[in-house]
Amino acid sequence: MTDNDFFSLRMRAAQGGPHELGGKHISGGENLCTKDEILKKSLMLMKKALTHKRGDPDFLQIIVEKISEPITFVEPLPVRTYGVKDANEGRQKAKLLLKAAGIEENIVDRGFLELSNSWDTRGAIMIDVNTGMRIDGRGLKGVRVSRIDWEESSYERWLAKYCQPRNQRMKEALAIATKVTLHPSTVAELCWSDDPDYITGYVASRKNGYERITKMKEYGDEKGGRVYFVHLVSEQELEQYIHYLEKAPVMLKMED
Ligand code: WAQ
Ligand code: MG
Repeated sequence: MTDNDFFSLRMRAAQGGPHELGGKHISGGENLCTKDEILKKSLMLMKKALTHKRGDPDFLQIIVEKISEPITFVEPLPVRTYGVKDANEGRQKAKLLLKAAGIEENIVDRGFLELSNSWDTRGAIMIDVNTGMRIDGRGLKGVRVSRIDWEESSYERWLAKYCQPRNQRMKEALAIATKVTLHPSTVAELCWSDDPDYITGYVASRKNGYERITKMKEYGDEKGGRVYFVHLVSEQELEQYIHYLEKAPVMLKMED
């Protein structure tokens, strides 16, 4: 083993038994680290699960895997924040941003329908931009983007450069959105949290970056999730796309 070996950490927590036996999804999390960071980062993931506003988990799993694939280093998407007065205005704004990213109105509406009804999906829902159909076939599991993180010190430099307040959620969301939109088959992502105490969401695309919207739902609402609007032409492309999301290691890095 060398100092350059990386490990993928994946956490999932549920209440009422494991997810596959019908437990309610409480929390998930993923990151990348070197061997000497495994303990620290596992503790962070456990803390995330054990202090979650969706409830107390009675099932908590962390999987640690050494990875062999080369890591892609990439700059985070540019960020912009739109302030809105309420969730209704926020969702209208998100619809406009998705249209500006190149998605037709009726397909945008299909994505919203999926998200507004989603309260127990633990991964992302994939919508075909041509048909509006959900195509991942994963049900409540969805597709979980894994093997993502920020390169050590880059997050600090990013905060300083853009005068942003420290925000763990946004840190994770920006890593997910940057990896997802890096793939040419992703047209855009729509997200708001399923946590009752976090109402800011975003639209992300390669074209227009990470576009935050301050209110996408009401406090107390446990419905939320992620929708990826994708352009994929075959079953094989779909498989490769899901493989990329789950397996390709991507780290955010700021230019020195
Ligand atoms: N891969 C795919 N889907 C995921 C992942 C992932 N790694 N992580 C979460 N999801 C899905 C899953 O369905 C969750 O239930 C849902 O998204 C919401 O996840 O201020 O906190 O971690 O800029 O609750 C966005 C705004 C916050 C941040 C989103 O989502 C900001 C958030 P949460
Ligand atoms: Mg959540």
